[in-house]
Amino acid sequence: DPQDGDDTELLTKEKPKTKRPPMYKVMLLNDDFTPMEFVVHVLERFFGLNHAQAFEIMLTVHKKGLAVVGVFSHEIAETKVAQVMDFARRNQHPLQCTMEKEE
Ligand code: NFA
Repeated sequence: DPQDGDDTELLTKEKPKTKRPPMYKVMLLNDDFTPMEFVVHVLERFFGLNHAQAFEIMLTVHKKGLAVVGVFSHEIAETKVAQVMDFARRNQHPLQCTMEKEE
């Protein structure tokens, strides 16, 4: 009721904040040793990309040094990073995958 003074503030200056949770960029980093086909496989397997999309992002990482491969909630991003890092380690490749909070 605007007359009791309570929600006047709400109406005049308090924007109801429906805060969306922060999102996280998951990135792959280039190195000199991981085979290109392994990176393509990682992108298909863990990020659901088709072969053409995976090849394109792999080449971007190769040429630019890194690329964002997806944007996820904190929990999903952490899972992706862990899956990629574990898969790379098990296959003895130095491929690095990191996450960073979106601006
Ligand atoms: N630079 C690697 C090579 O020439 C390929 C690569 C691409 C590695 C993307 C890591 C990430 N074999």
